[in-house]
Amino acid sequence: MTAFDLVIRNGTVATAGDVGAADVGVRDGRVVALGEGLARGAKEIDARGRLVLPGGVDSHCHIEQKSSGGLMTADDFHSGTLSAACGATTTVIPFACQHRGQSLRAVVEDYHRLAAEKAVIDYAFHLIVSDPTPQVLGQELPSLIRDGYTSFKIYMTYDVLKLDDRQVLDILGVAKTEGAIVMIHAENNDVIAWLSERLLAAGKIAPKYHAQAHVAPAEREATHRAITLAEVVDVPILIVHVSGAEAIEQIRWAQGKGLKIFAETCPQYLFLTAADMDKPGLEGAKFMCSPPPRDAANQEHVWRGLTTGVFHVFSSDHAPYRYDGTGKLAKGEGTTFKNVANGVPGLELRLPLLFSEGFGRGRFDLSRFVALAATNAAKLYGLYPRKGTIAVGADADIAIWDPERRVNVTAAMLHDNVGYTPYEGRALTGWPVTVLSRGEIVVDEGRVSAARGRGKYQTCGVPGPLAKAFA
Ligand code: DUC
Ligand code: ZN
Ligand code: ZN
Repeated sequence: MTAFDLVIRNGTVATAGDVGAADVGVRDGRVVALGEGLARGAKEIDARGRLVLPGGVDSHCHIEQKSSGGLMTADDFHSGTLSAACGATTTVIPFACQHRGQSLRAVVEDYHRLAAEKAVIDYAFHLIVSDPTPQVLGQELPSLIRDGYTSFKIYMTYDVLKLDDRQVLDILGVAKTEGAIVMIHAENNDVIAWLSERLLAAGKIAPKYHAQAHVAPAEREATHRAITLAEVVDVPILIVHVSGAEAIEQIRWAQGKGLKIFAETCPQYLFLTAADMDKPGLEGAKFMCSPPPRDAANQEHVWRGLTTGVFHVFSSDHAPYRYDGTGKLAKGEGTTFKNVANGVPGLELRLPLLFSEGFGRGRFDLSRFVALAATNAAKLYGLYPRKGTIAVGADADIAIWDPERRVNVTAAMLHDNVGYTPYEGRALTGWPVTVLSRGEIVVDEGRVSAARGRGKYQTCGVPGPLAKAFA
């Protein structure tokens, strides 16, 4: 009998803390040994010249979710999780999204049904709370938090999702009492509505006007307000999908005051700009998300935020809509920037983009890449150390990267159901060649062998910022 089901040999293993040569021994889906010269395993992978990294944790993605406008995302739990796995992500945390009038508990059960049947990698859930009725605040939310749904997103914009300040305070109050972390979409709804009305009245309906409606001051103001409300309640929050300098300035200010303000950014704010929405016809709709990508100077601020620690997590905010009547063009001839579904795909390319242009270009070291790719999200949302690291006892969720592999991105090579990528034609260096989920090879040199439904639900523990020893 062999000591290990699998040994990954001769690679360079990196965690958020260390980088070094080591073999990784796996048994029963877990890492059971790290060291030099491990005994032979039943199966062996030679990782010479390769980097052996924790599988990614994508802690913000919308999968098989109905948009605020009633459209279903292009990816279900099968295509979404398959696509994630092909891009080195082994855990996703999508949303169980409550629309107004729905019971949160019933919503959670629905998403479980969908995911259990289709997911190929492991998953947890955040909640989206859009209807904080007394029943939700007093009973459903506290009981769901106790059951391990310890993070939820709320919106300060989108007419059918947005909460007013009083409702935000109510939600933050429950998070404080019950021990949860609130993720906040911070944009000023009235500013966006007021600007949108004027743009539309002037006949400015093309996708590029989306950026002129969702201006940076609207994001800055709401970010400051969210921070203020969290300060009043004295509870940590996370500002999601931060797009640029104005919001970053608020977050840095709050962090400097010692407030527990966490922040997330996404590939679209590093690699896209508002100019991408200025394309002939409706093509620009492929690049529309909220907040919108800004400009090159803002991209640099976001990069700096990733290297200096303003940002803790780097997520895709994968919100996939096809460029056809099922998605971006659902309103047909009458499409204006106001009625295009918001969101860009990113589950599969999140990590290859960050690896190539962040680590590969020397903006940060490998441990920082791992922290942003996996560890910080796992810690923040209570999945660490089962997920997000390579350590004895952790799940063997591992991505083996060829740091030299050159790849030109095309939509055709991706595994989502979107049909285009905003990153078409980008030349990347570094690619995940083999991906393991709980010790099982699910992707190997482009071949995918992950059974539908093999993904397992992961209950979240206490969110990191509420735990005593959170680094
Ligand atoms: N913005 C969101 O808030 N959610 C999904 C996609 C987007 O662009
Ligand atoms: Zn959002
Ligand atoms: Zn989102």
